Amino acid sequence: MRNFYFNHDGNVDDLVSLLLLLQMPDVNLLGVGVTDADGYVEPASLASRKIIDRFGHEGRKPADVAKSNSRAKHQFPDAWRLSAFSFNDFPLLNEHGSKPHLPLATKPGHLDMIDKLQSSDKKVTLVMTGPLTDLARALKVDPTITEKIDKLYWMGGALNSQGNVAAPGADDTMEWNAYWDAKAVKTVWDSSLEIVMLGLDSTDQVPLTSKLRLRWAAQRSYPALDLIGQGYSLVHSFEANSIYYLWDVLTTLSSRYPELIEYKQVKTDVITTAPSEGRTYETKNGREVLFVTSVDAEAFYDKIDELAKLAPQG
Ligand code: AGV
Ligand code: CA
Repeated sequence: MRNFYFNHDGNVDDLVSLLLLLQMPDVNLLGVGVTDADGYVEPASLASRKIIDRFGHEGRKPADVAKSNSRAKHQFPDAWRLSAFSFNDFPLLNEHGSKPHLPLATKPGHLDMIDKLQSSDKKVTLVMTGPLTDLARALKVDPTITEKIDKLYWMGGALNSQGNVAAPGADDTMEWNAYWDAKAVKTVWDSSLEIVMLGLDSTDQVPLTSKLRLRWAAQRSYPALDLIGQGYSLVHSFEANSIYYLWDVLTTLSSRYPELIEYKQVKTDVITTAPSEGRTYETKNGREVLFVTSVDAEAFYDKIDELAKLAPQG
C-alpha cells in the first residue's frame, strides 16, 4: 500500500480526481483537504464526503474531509465556482439523503495536512490540484513535514507563458492555480520538496472533447462513469480561452502511474508581482522541478475507464 494525501479545490476535474484516487487498488488515501478556490468550499467538501461514502473502499479511504480556511489573493470567477453546488446535488450522491455519513475534519485544511502526514508510518505522495496555499501554510507551521512527503504532484503553472487567466491587470502568462496565490508557490519552491509539475504545457494535451463525453456516456451503466459523464456535462467552453481540459485528472493519475507521462528536470521560478503575478518560468538560477512534457493520451483515457470500473457498483 502507498500512502497518499489529496488537496483539491472543488471544480469538476478535482472531484473526478478524488473519485479515481479512491479506486487505485494499492493507494491508501490518508486524507483530503478542500480549498475554497475553483469551487465553493461548502458544496465542494460535501460532495467530496459523499463521493467517499458512495465510492470509497473499506480499509483505504480517509476517515474525514478537511475544509481549508485559506483565502484567495485572486478569486476564481463565480461562473466556475458554482459547478460545485450542482455536483453536490447530483441524485447519484444523494440517494440516502443530503447529509454525508463521513464527518468533516475538526481542523482546517493546512493543519489536517500536517496531522495526516505526521501520523503516517511511511512517506506520503502529496497530490494538489488547486492553489498551493494550504501546503505553504503547513510548511510554515511545521517544516519537518518535508521528511514525510515523498513527492508533491502539482497541477499548476506553465512554462511557455501561455496562461489561462484573463483578468484586468494580469498579462495572460500565468495559470490560475498559481495566480490564486503566487506567494504560496514561491514558499513551496523555497522548500526542499521534490516537485512534479503538471503545467498547462502538458495538460493542454488532454482537452475535454465531445468524443470523450460520448465514450463515458456509452459506459454509463458503470455508476462511476455515469458520475464522470454527468460531472463533465456541467462544464462547457463557449469562449476561446475557457476550453476545459482534464488538468487535475492527468495530475492525479500521473502520481500513481508515471508511465503515462514523460518529464525532464528544469530550473524554474515564479513571479509574485503584477502584471505577471503567478507566472512560472525557466531560469538557470531557478529551483529544480520535474516538469511534465508529454502525455500518452490514449493510455490515459483507458486508465480512467479502467479505474472507474473498479468502483463499487452500489
Ligand atoms: O487552471 C487549471 C485549474 C485546474 O486545477 N482550474 C481547473 C482545474 O481544476 C482552473 C480553470 C482554468 N480554466 C477553467 C478552470 C475553466 N474554464 N473552468 C473551470 N476552471
Ligand atoms: Ca483544480
